[in-house]
Amino acid sequence: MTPTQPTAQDQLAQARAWQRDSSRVTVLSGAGTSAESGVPTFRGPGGLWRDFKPEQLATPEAFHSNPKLCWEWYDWRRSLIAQVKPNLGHFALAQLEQRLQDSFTLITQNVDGLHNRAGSQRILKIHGDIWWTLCLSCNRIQSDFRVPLPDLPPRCSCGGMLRPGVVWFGESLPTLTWEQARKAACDCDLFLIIGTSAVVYPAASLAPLAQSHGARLIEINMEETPLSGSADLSLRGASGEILPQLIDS
Ligand code: BV8
Ligand code: ZN
Repeated sequence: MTPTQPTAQDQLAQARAWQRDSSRVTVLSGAGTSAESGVPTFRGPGGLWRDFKPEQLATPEAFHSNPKLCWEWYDWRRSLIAQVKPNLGHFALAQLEQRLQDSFTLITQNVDGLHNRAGSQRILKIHGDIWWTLCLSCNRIQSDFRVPLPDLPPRCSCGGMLRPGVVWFGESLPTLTWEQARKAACDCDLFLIIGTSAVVYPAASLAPLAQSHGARLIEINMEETPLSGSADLSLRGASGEILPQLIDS
């Protein structure tokens, strides 16, 4: 008699119990968390823009060789993001932060700012933010919500060229933010990895790091990922549907 596979309902019930019993929860979100808001994911169907792959555009080399093309991509993404709204998954994470206060940490790979707009306060943006600009001359980082941007590439008030305030492939992650993210992975007893293909490093290394420090790992994804096999629970489905059920007290 082979043991019956747990149903999706059983798995959700188990995840809810673990979430209720946990004392410190850390979340790592990826592009899938924003998919139901209408923001295209990086590696999913439809892709992100024309026939470019993100790895070709989201690099310092791409920017320096053609800042205008690179900014056209970011301006297009900014204009698209400005028209969408956070989804129920974003709001559920903001609600969990309200409930758990400083026993909860949200780490995001996303640069779209939708967690902020859903009410999340303390967010570790390990890949930066598409609404930030960084001046290549005076190094000032500013929020800039203009869509579309008046000229590409945009200029700083000091006259210097601006770049998007995001972390590109081949660039290091912001040191303090990354250290805080690692600490939140080490200190938690429940790590939720949501809507990420877990192929980008070092972000994806946070899940095994949490597990090596004793945390349970729950994955929420529409598809299998390289981490599904090692997760304590892998909930198959949309984060905007699963998260409200998971945190519903
Ligand atoms: C670093 C900001 C080193 C920009 C991003 C070879 C050459 C060069 C580098 C490397 C290399 N091999 C490995 C590397 C390292 C590289 C890397 O990991 N590359 C990958 C592609 C192999 N990493 C880096 O370069 C990092 N820096 O390593 O520095 C270093 C060290 C010291 C000194 C100097 C340098 C920097 C990585 C950061 C890159 N920047 N974004 C921008 O956005 O424009 S990464 C980009 O990918 C986004 O941030 C995105 O979030 C991230 C990860 O993608 P996902 O979020 O996972 O999105 P994806 O589309 O892949 O998946 C979506 C998932 O959601 C899917 O699983 C899908 O099933 C699921 N889903 C869909 N809908 C739903 C859903 N799930 C739930 N519900 C739904 N509704
Ligand atoms: Zn400047």
